[in-house]
Amino acid sequence: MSELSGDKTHSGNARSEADRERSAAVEMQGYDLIGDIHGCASTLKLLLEKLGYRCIDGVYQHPLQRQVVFLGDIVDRGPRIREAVQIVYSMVKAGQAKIVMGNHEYNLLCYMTRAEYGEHPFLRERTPRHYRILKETLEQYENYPRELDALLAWIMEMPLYLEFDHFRVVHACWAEQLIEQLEDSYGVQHLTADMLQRSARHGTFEWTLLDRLLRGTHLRLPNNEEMISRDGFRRRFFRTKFWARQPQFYADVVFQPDPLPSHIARRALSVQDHDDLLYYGEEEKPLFIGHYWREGRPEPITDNIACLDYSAVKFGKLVAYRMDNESVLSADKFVWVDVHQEFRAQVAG
Ligand SMILES: [Mn+2]
Repeated sequence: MSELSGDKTHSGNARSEADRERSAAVEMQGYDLIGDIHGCASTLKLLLEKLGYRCIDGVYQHPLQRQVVFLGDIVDRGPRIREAVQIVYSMVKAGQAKIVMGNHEYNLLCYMTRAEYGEHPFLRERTPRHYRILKETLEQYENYPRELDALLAWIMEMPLYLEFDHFRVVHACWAEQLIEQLEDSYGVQHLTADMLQRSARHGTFEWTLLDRLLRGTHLRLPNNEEMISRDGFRRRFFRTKFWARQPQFYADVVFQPDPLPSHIARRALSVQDHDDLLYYGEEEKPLFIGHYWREGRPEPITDNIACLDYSAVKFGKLVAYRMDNESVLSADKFVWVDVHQEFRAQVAG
């Protein structure tokens, strides 16, 4: 871990241990949830400052007892991935933040981990498509192999979900039954080496668990159709809502930036499709997710679900939600940095 600890403030020495215990003992005054960063370290610093955090001895911290919860997807795509990882890591290790794993952290881990069985040498096949998703991360860590190893070790420690007294956090989708099964069979909230190996095999419980929690629910396009997403990937599946109460048509469940072709949107959902969907009830605790490349003005999706991914790395917004004790989420508790505006201000300045 020492490679990620660029300074002395979070080296796990006796003093920082004591500090951590002390901060855990003080009652939290609230949580600031932050969506997908994707290497936008400069924007992250602006957002933390907007939320009242200050960088002291290399670690961002709040003057009151507030803590950040990061929703995952720190890596990939953006220009300052190592710096973003360092900021988040130092906060987590100092007890100033928590994090859940995103699908991009999981992909990176699988791409870099040797498979113990099966036909491919690594858990994530090294195809051009998979490389393209990880390209910026691999390039930016190219001359820092030990730092990359430390990041991979840290990803293994990241919980797949977090449950607080009054809210829940997961990168893409809260799948209650799978979470219960994980707790029953492994008794942990993070990956183990064994779980990681199994998760690479399609159809295992571990594969389904990682897929649902980190990538969400999706449906296959009918008749083997494909669509090309705006970012240029061929897709046979589309991302779906898990809060549609009684959906009847594909249009009722689609939840992604790319609209469905109209002949698909108006098709009725099949019995199989209904089986593949999940439903997070209105009476459940508030839930925070990232992952979905939202656009526009941030606001809750429902009274008890907020998505905080507003496409920061595509010149959208890096978004936070100031969570206190409310059970109904409110649009006025979102805080964000508009990346496009910041970029233009920098160019003009
Ligand atoms: Mn994601």
